[in-house]
Amino acid sequence: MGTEPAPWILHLDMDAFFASVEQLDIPEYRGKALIIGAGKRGVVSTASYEARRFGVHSAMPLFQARRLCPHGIFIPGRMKRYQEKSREVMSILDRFSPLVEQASIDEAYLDLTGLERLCGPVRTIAGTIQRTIRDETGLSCSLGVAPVKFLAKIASDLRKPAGLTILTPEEIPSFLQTLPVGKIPGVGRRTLEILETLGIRAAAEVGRLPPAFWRKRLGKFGDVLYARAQGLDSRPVEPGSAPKSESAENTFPADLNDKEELGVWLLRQAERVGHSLRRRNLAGRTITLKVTFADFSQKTRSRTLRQPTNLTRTIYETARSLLDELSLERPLRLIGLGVSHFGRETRQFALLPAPDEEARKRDAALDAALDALRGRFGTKAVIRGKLFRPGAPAEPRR
Ligand code: DCP
Ligand code: CA
Ligand code: CA
Repeated sequence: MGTEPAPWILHLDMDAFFASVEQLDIPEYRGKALIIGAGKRGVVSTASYEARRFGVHSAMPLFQARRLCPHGIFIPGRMKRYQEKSREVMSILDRFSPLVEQASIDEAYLDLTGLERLCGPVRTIAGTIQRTIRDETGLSCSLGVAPVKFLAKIASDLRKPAGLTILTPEEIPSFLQTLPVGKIPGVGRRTLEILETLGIRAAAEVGRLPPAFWRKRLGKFGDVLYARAQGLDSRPVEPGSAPKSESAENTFPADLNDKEELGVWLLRQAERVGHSLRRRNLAGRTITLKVTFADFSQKTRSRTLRQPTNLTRTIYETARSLLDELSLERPLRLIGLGVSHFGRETRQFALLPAPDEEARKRDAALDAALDALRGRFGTKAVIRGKLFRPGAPAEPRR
């Protein structure tokens, strides 16, 4: 009988995520106080570390941020781009462990238990993950490693940015003696008030009172809090279900009904969707076209192919023929396409009789070449020849 390997859970959290993506894409923003925020709520989504020095932080009203940091650069943010970078990060994590749980747009848990025997000390593994993410995405993240989820999450926040903190089982009792109880995930302002009136400041002090007391006081969370105070957290890392579809859509600056022009939008969308599928090694059999007319009425049309695809050309041509079959009695305000009905694209399809196999290979090679360019120079650099024509619309707004 061998002994069970020690449990190790890693928590990753990207540093100043939205702001770092902007600083990556737009060199003029680097080293500057950058504040992302817009919309009806008028609050700060996040701020670069340069802006945080002036006291700007997430959820602060924008007018207050402007007062604290008048020289700051204020921009609205590009959610699609952040989601794209988020997927890049998550797919890198997938290479390190099959047990990856995405916890938010910029956070994930990985179960590293048992990897030590194969890959060396957890510090080395975590360091490799951090370096790979930096090298391949150009973004910085902070990591925490601990025997349980909530401690890994707290640890990832201890040495931001670009931090790496490991909490070993031996260190945990003393860590809990000094950990402010408000750092335990789930302890909000109200719970904190209750704890303060009881004179409880450090996590470990929760253990002075019995579980029944906490349950009566805080309900179900009382049990959770009591467990956390002793460093316990039984939640496993649960990989999410695989995505079921991938889509892209654009609302036009002005309503459109020219099929050639609409086709250009579809090609860009096919490129985006195809790229995203290829990166995750996914392919889908059903292509869906969606249009919204100027009066907001909608139509969708789908076609299911014999084999799953992630080729830009096939996605585009299928969507394009669905568009050609549609009568456009009124102009459109939006067009979109989606790929669903996923199966992993596997080599076995090469065994099926496919008269157009040569063409498929050429398309796949072109996609791979353009994907590589994208990786090196960013999305804007990749525009297929067909898009270089007079009258083509500007880069679709994201
Ligand atoms: N976010 C938001 N509104 C909030 C909090 C966050 O829109 N009130 C967005 C912007 C952040 C991203 O979510 O970039 C991740 O949130 P985090 O709380 O992890 O904060 P950051 O990644 O920006 O900074 P940190 O380095 O502190 O993690
Ligand atoms: Ca973050
Ligand atoms: Ca986060």
